[in-house]
Amino acid sequence: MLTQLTLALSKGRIFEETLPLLEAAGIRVTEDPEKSRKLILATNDPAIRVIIVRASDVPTYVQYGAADLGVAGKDVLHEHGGEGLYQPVDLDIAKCRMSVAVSVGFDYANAVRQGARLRVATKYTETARQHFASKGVHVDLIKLYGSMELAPLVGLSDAIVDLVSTGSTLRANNLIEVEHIMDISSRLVVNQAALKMKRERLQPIVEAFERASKK
Ligand code: PRT
Ligand code: MG
Repeated sequence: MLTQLTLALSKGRIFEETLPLLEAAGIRVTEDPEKSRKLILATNDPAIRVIIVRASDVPTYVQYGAADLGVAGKDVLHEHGGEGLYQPVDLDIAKCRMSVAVSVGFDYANAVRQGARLRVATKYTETARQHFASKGVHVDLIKLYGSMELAPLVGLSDAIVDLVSTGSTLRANNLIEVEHIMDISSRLVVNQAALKMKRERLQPIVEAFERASKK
């Protein structure tokens, strides 16, 4: 009997940038998630299917073994914690950076120096907590689920912690980057138990991804 494999991906940039890596492993997704409403997509290999989940849910599906492998950003993995996940390959895709940004004109250096509490709005509360704790800066974290860029503009927070790639979203909202927290790219993640039980099926895929991402 063929060992079934399930790969978890999110729609958008991760799906698009993973396609060439799949291709290198001989896997072609035969449906387009932007056109289909299906959440389970077939591939040219009857033993491999792709499930479409929210970017931040990829580690959870893989951790519990509902997916054998997946692709997730370091931002998402850092928040999740990585429990139950083997992270064999940095795929070098979906690159951006995690930064602290404030409104143009806000005196960040002074706010940090004075030891007052800084109000920080973010979706990445764990990353933000660790970053400011390592600097000894006291923060009140405000959890948001999107459009972080709005928070300083309407007085919800002094600063935001968010992903930046071209910087045009910050510029369009009169915000500037004041600190670089970490570089972000996406990683291949594999369920630890599956890697043992389905090693023969998974190992060639991991190796193909590794070779293709180095090109
Ligand atoms: O969109 P959804 O709420 O479903 O989830 P998501 O935003 O987590 O998913 P998605 O598909 O947008 O992002 C998936 C992964 O792509 C993230 O987890 C990152 O690892 C990676 N990535 C790479 C990015 C970006 N670049 C990026 N620029 N994710 C988000 N952005 C956003 C950023 O949050 C900001 O709002 O784009 C905006 C900034 O872009 P610039 O080019 O204006 O600087
Ligand atoms: Mg998004």
